[in-house]
Amino acid sequence: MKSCPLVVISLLLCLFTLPTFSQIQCGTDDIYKNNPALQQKVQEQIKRLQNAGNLVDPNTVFTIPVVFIIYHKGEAEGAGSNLSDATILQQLNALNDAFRARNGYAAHNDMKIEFALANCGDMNSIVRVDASEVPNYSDNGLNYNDLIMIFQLRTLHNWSDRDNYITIELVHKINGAGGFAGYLEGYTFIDARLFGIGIMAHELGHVLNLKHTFEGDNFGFQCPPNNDPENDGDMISDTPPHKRGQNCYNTPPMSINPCDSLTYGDIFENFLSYSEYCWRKFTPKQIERARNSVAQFKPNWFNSPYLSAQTAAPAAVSNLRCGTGTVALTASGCLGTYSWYSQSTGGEALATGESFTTPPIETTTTYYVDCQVATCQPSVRVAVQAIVTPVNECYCESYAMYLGDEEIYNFSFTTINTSSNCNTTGGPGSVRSAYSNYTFDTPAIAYTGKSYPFSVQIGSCGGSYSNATKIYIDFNHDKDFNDAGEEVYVSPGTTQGAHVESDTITIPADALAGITRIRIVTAEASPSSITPCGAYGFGETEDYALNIIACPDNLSYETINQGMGTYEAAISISSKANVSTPVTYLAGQYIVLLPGFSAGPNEVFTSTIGGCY
Ligand SMILES: [Ca+2]
Ligand SMILES: [Ca+2]
Ligand SMILES: [Ca+2]
Ligand SMILES: [Ca+2]
Ligand SMILES: [Zn+2]
Repeated sequence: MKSCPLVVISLLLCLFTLPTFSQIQCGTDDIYKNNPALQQKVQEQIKRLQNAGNLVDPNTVFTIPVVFIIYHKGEAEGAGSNLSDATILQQLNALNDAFRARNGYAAHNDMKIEFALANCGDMNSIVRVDASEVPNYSDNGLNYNDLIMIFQLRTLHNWSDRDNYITIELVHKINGAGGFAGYLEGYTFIDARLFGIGIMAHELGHVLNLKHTFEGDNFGFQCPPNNDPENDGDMISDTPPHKRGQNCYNTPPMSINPCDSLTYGDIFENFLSYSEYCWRKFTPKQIERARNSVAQFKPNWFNSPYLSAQTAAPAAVSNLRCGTGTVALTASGCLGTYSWYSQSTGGEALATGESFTTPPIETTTTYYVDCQVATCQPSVRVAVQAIVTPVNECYCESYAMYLGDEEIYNFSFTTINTSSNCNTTGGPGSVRSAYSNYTFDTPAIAYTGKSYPFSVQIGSCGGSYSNATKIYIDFNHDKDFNDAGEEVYVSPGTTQGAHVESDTITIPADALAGITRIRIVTAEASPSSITPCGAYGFGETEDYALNIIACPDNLSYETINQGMGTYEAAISISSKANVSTPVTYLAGQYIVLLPGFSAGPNEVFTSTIGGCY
């Protein structure tokens, strides 16, 4: 049996800071008391389930889709009553922990029911509507018995198919209650200021046909009738009757309950009592009642078309390391559980969670990650690589230690034109706003002996300070940027804040052909203090791959054997010779054979054009 000493302390704090909400009141009772016909219907539904045994396999885990509807007052997303996606998802996870007796609830009873955003985690199932136009809503909030305002709020969206999902409707304020719900009606309204695992579990208990444990105490200080525990009070035989005013803050669990002359025990831990800081469990009979109620009266909640879709695949970014060791891989975008595998199908998961550290690996290894929301079908597995670069092929690290201020927004050079910003992260091994690795992108093409313009656009993820830029190319492929001529650009001086730097880079005639590393370092520093390796304060390093192609002086090009005229080029030709002005023809453009080719009308010839193609 648990007592709640910590909880009592936090309640006392709450009494001073939030006196209105020191004990959540629930409006569900009043709604039904004021509607005898509805009350009668609920009683009869419960009676139909008595002595029913288990209508569904007690071992089957069911998922019920939920739609969150946030009726905000026009606030920005994440502000005030317009609760953020992160808050909603965090509380949804906690709710599932409570219903599934996991994590902090591990010692309790598993209802084997969980809740998932409709359509297997589709974020569109968090619906935000600006309800500020509903008369009196912004100023006064919602009275739980105001059916007109509830109707007006619900005209703002189309989520009304409550036979197939449950709507959890959040309003900025409920007068006289923290929340209320309909028994098997598929909805609960909750005061956004109180939104959390406790009140959600309580109200969803009502939605699943569970009454308050003190049901029948109509005035707050009477023992509910309990002569026939299946028909009196909450109509649940394993919850003792108690007065509504008794809770874990004012009643020790070992004291005697006058309603049954036994100790109170753990009844105040029950989600259907009024002890929100002690709530943590459902009883076996409540679980049986909830599962049977859905199976009998709302079968689509357990078999909803809103869960038939396959969960969307997560996103995952490959990571890399230098030499043998472990590689940390992370995935994102999953609203359920990530599982990591060593194979694309089948096999046991190696681990779960958004991060996975590989065992020590010597060579590049592919892993796979999927996402499963509740009992939805898991997503397809996404391949993600743990890349190992042999020690003798590693480049030195270069990165900003602080994430603010200078940032490379764009680098353009030959066929590279890569834009990024303060929210983007580059390829494997990148750290947002510090180091961006684009070397896994398609390499840029450049020819030996030729010059190419470049531009670096420098922006800011914070303040505006003096900065400078250097560009390095490892022309001799020895994995450093230290050789003569490898520092290909240095800012002429420092510049304050955002700006563009541009110039020309010449590929030396003796540069090695093949994939070549190019590195741009922009730092809040003077040009002379920027180095190709190591950490610096603010700025960013970006790495790219350049495919350098050797360019012969006289390229024999023998497919042009037509007469003078106009022909479509099959490949790109950059001519240096035989024409009066060097020109470049791109594939698909038209080549005009000029007299410089020494070809007359209808004369067949073979030409040699100097230069690269
Ligand atoms: Ca009872
Ligand atoms: Ca960047
Ligand atoms: Ca930066
Ligand atoms: Ca070098
Ligand atoms: Zn309630």
